[in-house]
Amino acid sequence: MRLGAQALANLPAQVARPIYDREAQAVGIVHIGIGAFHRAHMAWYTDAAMNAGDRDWAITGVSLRSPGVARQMNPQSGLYTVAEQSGEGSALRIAGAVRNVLVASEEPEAVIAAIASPTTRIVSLTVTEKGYCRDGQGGLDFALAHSLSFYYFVTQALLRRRDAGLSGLTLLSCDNLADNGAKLAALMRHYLERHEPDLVGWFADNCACPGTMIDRIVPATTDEDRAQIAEGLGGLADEACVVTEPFSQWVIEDRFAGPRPRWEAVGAELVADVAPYETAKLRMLNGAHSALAYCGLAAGHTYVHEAVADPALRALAERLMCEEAAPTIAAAPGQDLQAYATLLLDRFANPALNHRLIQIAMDGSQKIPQRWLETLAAQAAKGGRPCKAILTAIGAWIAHLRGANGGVDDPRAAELARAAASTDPVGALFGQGGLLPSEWSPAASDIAIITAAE
Ligand code: CS2
Repeated sequence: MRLGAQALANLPAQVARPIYDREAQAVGIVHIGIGAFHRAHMAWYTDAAMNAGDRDWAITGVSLRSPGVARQMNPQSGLYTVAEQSGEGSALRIAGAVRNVLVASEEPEAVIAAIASPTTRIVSLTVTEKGYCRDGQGGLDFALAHSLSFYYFVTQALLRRRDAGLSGLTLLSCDNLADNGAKLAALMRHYLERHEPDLVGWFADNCACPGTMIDRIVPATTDEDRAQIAEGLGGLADEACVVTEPFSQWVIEDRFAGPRPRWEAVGAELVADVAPYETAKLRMLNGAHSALAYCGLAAGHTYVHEAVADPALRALAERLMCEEAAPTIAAAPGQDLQAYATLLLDRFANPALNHRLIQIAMDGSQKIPQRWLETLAAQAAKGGRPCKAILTAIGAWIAHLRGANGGVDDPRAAELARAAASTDPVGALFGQGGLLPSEWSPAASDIAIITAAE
């Protein structure tokens, strides 16, 4: 037996489930990139908002290429389990906000029609850093942003909305990019300028791209997780379940083009400026995560909780967060960065998550600029000491690019491998003319630290 609308009534009593009439909800959100993260985060908040009485925010999920998630979720009428796991045990909740999943490569017209539908008010995105199709300078790479990118589908739907006299949309980036809302707005404008110049003004006047800070650790679901969750569901199989930590945070810039769910009623924070939260999250949480990934793999670890239990790596993560990243962040009133670092180390130590270091090591070229290079640039600008922890992590990344941990999963893998194998890897990768240009140019003392770690 498989989880689905019919099976809800037979679930064990301790499993929480939707208490609203799912069939009666209009689709208000189209979400592009419906992976495990969206299901454990935004769709989970939206489900909670509907449990609290909000209405008509059902979600149509879109996968751009792979039919995998649609095959998992559609036979379950969009239902799936969120398993919150910690040392204390596991809590299961069935989330009901997702109505259906479309596969853009198989049914492009249905995707455009969903975004153009009058009830849709929000198009949200978790397409990962590489899904924004940026070139090395951060502008739009038009060759990458071809017809199977979100740019194409959103643009086609916006044309229909404008021509039908419908409202514009809120485009909500839920990816780990610095200044994600403003970046999305600028990239969308570049795309429109090239492909639909007549739509540029309408887009500016009728759409909004608020910034967000999104946070929840969501490891890839394994067969073992699925087996354990099936047990908790009284034997029902759930192909779409996700495993996550109890912690969750969502800070959203309160600047929508139209209505939105009352996410603030279920724990999200709606603020005027997300920058302090987003910068702290990217430079501290994600910065430490990537450092633990490359240095942890080099030390022979598999999971984050193992790496952070290694005293040398724990000290490295702590130093990166407290001494290198935190001093570069202008904290918001009441934001305590030292307490944040302590909480992060506790979250990383969660023994029940089995978060693989190799999962975090993916796509380094897309992650390292906002996680490490911005800290290095800010420290250099104020004449700070060398950032030993980040520089050590860069050394471990170069070793990773040279194949120390097997294959390299990164959209720029080939050019990165060439740069890492060259006689001057630091020069080929960083500084003016490097593959990851930034405001930081390595000094001789930096290179000594990097080289020692390689
Ligand atoms: C991780 C993030 O895979 C990665 O690169 O650093 O996915 C991290 O777990 C999330 O951003 C936590 O909110």
